[in-house]
Amino acid sequence: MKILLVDDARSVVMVMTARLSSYGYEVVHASNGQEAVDVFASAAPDLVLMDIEMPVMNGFTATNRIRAFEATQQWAWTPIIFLTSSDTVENLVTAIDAGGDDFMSKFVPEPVLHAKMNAMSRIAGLRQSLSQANRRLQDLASQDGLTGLCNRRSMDFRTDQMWQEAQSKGLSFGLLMLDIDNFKKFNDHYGHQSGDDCLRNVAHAIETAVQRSNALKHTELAFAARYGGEEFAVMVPKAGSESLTRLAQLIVQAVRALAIAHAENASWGRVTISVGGAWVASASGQVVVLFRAADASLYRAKQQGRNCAVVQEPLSGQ
Ligand code: GH3
Ligand code: MG
Ligand code: MG
Ligand code: MG
Repeated sequence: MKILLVDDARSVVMVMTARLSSYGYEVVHASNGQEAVDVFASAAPDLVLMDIEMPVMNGFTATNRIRAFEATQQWAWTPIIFLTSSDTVENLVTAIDAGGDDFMSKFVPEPVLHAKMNAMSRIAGLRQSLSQANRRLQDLASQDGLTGLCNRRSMDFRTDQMWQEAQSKGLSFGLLMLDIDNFKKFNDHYGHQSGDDCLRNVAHAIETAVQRSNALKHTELAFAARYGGEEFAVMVPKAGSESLTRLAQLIVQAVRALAIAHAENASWGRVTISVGGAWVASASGQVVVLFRAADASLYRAKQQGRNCAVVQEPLSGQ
């Protein structure tokens, strides 16, 4: 457990730190309320022990600021215990009203301090498992269960954010729509289970190509998503004709290179993908127009015989 100890009196800090450290806790310090707010944000403690009377900013105001900060974060409530010189009923009521959880005399007997810290440490453990579970749930809610790519929901969310940024800065924006060729025949021939395996492998090839493109700085922050069924999408912020076409062709090649047998897929005898791309030189209007244009390109790629990429000239007049 990491404890943020806030007190302006050196003697209190020394005694408390010695005791808390002897129980095996990590202690970080702040000597006034303002410092406490700053340290809280960077240290993310499991517990705050907060003095009330301090120069610069008192403990009540600091607690208010910490609660306001927590509301902007995805953190659970951090316990704050006020350190007081007297444990009166009024002190308790004021402490809770100010957003604290308890109060404790600075001169609390050592066994009481030890017992209270044990209880707090249990709560800290619970908070840690809760936030781990929360993170895991967030991942699950944004990932496609079969392929592990972004699902449609998080794709829409991220796309809206990226599109808004591109709009506000007048940046270019590109989009690829991808669709496995003759996939119904693949399922009919090899069975649904093999179809699922194929989708996973194709998704992995797409993701690898996109990450590689980002790593080589051919694209920036591009990401792949499962659009639905055997269709995928790749968002490419700041795309130009060259970067978008190169990425589209790399993905077509990468899927072909997987060499997954597909006896019913024309003359190739292996799984292939068709890709349609569209982009705007300066984002404006609605992103759905870009999706429609990429869909039209994909349709042309299918008509041209599949296993290829078609990227449109930049859209204009949006
Ligand atoms: P085209 O080359 O024109 O795209 O032909 P296609 O057969 O790929 O297109 P169509 O839309 O007719 O068929 C898509 C198939 O994708 C049908 C559906 O059973 C299959 N499919 C969609 N989602 C899944 C999935 O999660 N798992 C499996 N195994 N198959 C899926
Ligand atoms: Mg003080
Ligand atoms: Mg399809
Ligand atoms: Mg298809």
